[in-house]
Amino acid sequence: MSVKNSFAAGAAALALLGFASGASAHALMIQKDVVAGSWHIMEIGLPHGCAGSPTRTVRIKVPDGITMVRPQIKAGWKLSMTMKKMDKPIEAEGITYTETVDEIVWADGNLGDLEFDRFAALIKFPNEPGKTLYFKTVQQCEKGEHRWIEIPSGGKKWGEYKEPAPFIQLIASPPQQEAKAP
Ligand SMILES: [Cu+2]
Repeated sequence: MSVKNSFAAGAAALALLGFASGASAHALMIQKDVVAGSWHIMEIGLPHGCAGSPTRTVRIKVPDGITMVRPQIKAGWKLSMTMKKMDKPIEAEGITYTETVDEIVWADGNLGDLEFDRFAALIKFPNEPGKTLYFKTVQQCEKGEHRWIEIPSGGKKWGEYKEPAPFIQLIASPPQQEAKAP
């Protein structure tokens, strides 16, 4: 199948996933809006390879301000992570953490050009409603790579970039529903 068709296939897959028809078949955040301060499973989906070549390694850079990350293991992929020092240590469940995850790497996999998969991590998001967090993602294929690392600036929209970075929008937590008396 030609590359053009694989993009069409990718876009069709997106439509099935309920993504707006404008959403390009790129590295995409499965759920963009996340309640600030909450734990959430961040998932980045890859709906195609590199010009027909299968994906072998996926690297996701964790944006600053995130202190707790638990990457998801994936059968058939070798998971590793690099750590970075935090400005100040944090305490969680009686354990003091001085480092957090800087980059997550899934390597030695084999995701075909016409196949879809998602790469996930459980993350504690900062309590900063309104903040946008970009997860720079590098998709290394057998031949070539995609560097989904472009961050919008100067009024240019996310969708206008060739390789935009998937992002999460932190939102305020919705008002608690008063429990109605039975
Ligand atoms: Cu694409």
